[in-house]
Amino acid sequence: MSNSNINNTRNVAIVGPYSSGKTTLLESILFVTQKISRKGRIEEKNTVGDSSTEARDRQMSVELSVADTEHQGINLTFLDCPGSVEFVQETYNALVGAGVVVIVCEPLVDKVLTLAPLFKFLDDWEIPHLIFINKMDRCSYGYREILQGLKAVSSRPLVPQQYPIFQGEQCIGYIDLVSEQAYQYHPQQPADPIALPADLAELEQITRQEMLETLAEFDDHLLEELIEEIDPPQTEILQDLKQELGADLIVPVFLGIAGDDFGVRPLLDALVKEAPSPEVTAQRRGLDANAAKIAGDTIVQVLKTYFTAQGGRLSLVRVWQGELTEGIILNGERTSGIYQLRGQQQTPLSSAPIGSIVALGKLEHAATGDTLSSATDTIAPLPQAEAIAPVYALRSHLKTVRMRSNLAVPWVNFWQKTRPYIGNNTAIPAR
Ligand SMILES: Nc1nc2c(ncn2[C@@H]2O[C@H](COP(=O)(O)OP(=O)(O)O)[C@@H](O)[C@H]2O)c(=O)[nH]1
Ligand SMILES: [Mg+2]
Repeated sequence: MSNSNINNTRNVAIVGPYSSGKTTLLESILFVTQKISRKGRIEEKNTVGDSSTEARDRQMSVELSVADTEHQGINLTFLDCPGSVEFVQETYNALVGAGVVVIVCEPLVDKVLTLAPLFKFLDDWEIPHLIFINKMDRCSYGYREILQGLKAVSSRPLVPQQYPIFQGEQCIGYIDLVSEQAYQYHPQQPADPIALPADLAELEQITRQEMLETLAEFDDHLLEELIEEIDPPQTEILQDLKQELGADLIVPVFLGIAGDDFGVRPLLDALVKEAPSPEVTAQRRGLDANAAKIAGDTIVQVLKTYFTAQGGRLSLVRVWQGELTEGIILNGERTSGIYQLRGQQQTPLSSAPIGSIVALGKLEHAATGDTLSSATDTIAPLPQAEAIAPVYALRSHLKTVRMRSNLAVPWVNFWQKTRPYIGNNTAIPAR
């Protein structure tokens, strides 16, 4: 983490249905921000997101994967959440720690309904979220039709910030609806500004007007400007986008082709400009960053527990208050190492500020969802994602008392590791 300033950290969870392109998007983000020099591919089993042996074998994400990068001086930590229904608990546990969420979906009207449970979770928790419509190279619907489909599943109004440009069946670029500038995609490079295509002028105007009217629902000044037919300045539009996304009032929409890195840079720009700072997120959870500074307490929440072959137990935590320092004692246990994760790679850190998502070593008693604090008094635990009914169940029958004593420790480890997927596994005691 090159910048440790409180305002320079953003946590972004990437969620969406299985196979919508989340892991590909993360790979592209790491590539365009120059964290990796060669892009991995799902089919070649070499992406950062699907770095575990199991994920690579199955060519799908089976657990939460974390990777950090920087863009325009902001430290961004991405959480690539698995999309399959079997792993939804894992995703919900992680979302609790996210400052902003990118929902990745395909441009398929009949598939958007599958997003309904995800929207409901984000709405219930008031977590700011935006949509990235991926695979625009496979788009067989009209763009406004896709937006219509998405509107039906989102309780918050959608604010499309881009309009696609097609040449025949091929999506070749987009119009930025804030600046009204058109761009053409280019492989390996940022998109180039081009003249706004004349045949799109009317649709662009209609979609932009809808964007402004939605923003004006929450800003009286903007509403007055629209009534008086004054074109609002871009700075005002951007300020509204930031405020209204941060307050979870609107859902901005972006588009692209993650497989080709198209639309990834504008998405990153928007995350940097529009995503709320950790202070705003902490306040939304009822935590006052300044009060904590005075009290000097550190509060973190466990988003996931990893059991690694080399390092043993690693607790992925979100720093909600104060900062983490080497050897800090949390809930009476001394931590052993603070690590920044990028797939399987762990980089030791000497400290981690509020808003960071980092892994802590050797916290044997901390479970996923737990609130941990450096305070000597017990503090009220932060809310955890509700435990949902598991898709699978597992029971083991231990025939002898000896078996029970031999298996006790491995069983507890296994149970903790699989709890998000299998629920409360129970071992039938030996008679
Ligand atoms: N045509 C096309 N395929 C893509 C794009 N993004 C991802 N894919 C492919 O979609 C499949 C699923 O991608 P993956 O990133 O694993 O999806 P996830 O399950 O959401 O993480 C893989 O075969 C990717 O190569 C895209 O923009 N266009
Ligand atoms: Mg994936």
